[in-house]
Amino acid sequence: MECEQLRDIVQNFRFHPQDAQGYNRVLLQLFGYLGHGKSSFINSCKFVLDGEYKIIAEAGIKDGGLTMERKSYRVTDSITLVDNRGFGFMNDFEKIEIYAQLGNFLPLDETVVWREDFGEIMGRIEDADMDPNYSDYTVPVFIYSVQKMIHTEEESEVKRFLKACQEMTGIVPIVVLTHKTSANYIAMEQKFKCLGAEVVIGVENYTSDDHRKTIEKHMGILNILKNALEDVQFHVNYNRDLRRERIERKKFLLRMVHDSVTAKKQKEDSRSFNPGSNPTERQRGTEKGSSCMIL
Ligand SMILES: Nc1nc2c(ncn2[C@@H]2O[C@H](COP(=O)(O)OP(=O)(O)OP(=O)(O)O)[C@@H](O)[C@H]2O)c(=O)[nH]1
Ligand SMILES: [Mg+2]
Repeated sequence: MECEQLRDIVQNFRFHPQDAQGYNRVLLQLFGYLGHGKSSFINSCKFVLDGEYKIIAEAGIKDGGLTMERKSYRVTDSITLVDNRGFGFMNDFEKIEIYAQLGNFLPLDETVVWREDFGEIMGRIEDADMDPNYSDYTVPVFIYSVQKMIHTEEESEVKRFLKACQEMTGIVPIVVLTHKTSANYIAMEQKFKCLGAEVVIGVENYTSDDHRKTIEKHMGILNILKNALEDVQFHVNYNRDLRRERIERKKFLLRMVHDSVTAKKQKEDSRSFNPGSNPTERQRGTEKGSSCMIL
């Protein structure tokens, strides 16, 4: 398909009133580790759709940590991209925060704080029921740079994480591999497919240093957006019971919180029997030295 045609499809996507079940926008929620290219992906999408390169989502620190807010960017009448704070450690607190975001339990455009406080997040999840959001159709997008390595022992963690994201949205996350041309993309694509990803697409983001238009980069970005819309259309064609789904998601989330609290307590108990033998997850991350590599 030609680039122009693809762009028209993306730009003209609308929910049909008779089958939309009250949806009025697609939220592409980006998540991933620090510095893997989430904000650059938003700037790239905007560039491809509008034709002018502007930095709308601040990007640029090699090891990440720049974006602290979960911020929404409208890119067409029906599509909004949501940038996010990058994971540091992918510990239970960070994961539960992301699951709650994906399940539309938390408001957009707020600073993201990885609080080690399960009671606090449960309070925020309860507050969401004051004004439940049924109009946003969330598509999870996991951004990962091919320049980073997934260690074997971390793979099962990512696999569980992608599965849980599916539980929270009904959609298998689209995996976007950034820095496509700078390392072994094919091996990384295979790896993510083995971890349960259905759609893995490589891109070379446009950046402030290099935003010379290329057909390959344009097509890569547009293909991701088209895939997301096809996923939405596929699911909308099956009438969904949104209220029931929301209840199931809330139960899933609360079970995760419960399991995490239990695991934390067990860890603390075993440490008090055996002091000094068991560093915390946060300390372990620091010892390895590179937070963005730790899953
Ligand atoms: N060559 C190249 N550089 C990229 C690509 N994606 C991102 N970058 C660069 O990588 C760095 C980090 O990119 P960001 O978009 O800020 O990453 P992020 O995931 O938003 O990071 P934080 O929000 O800071 O955690 C920047 O210097 C970008 O210019 C890519 O596909 N190719
Ligand atoms: Mg960012």
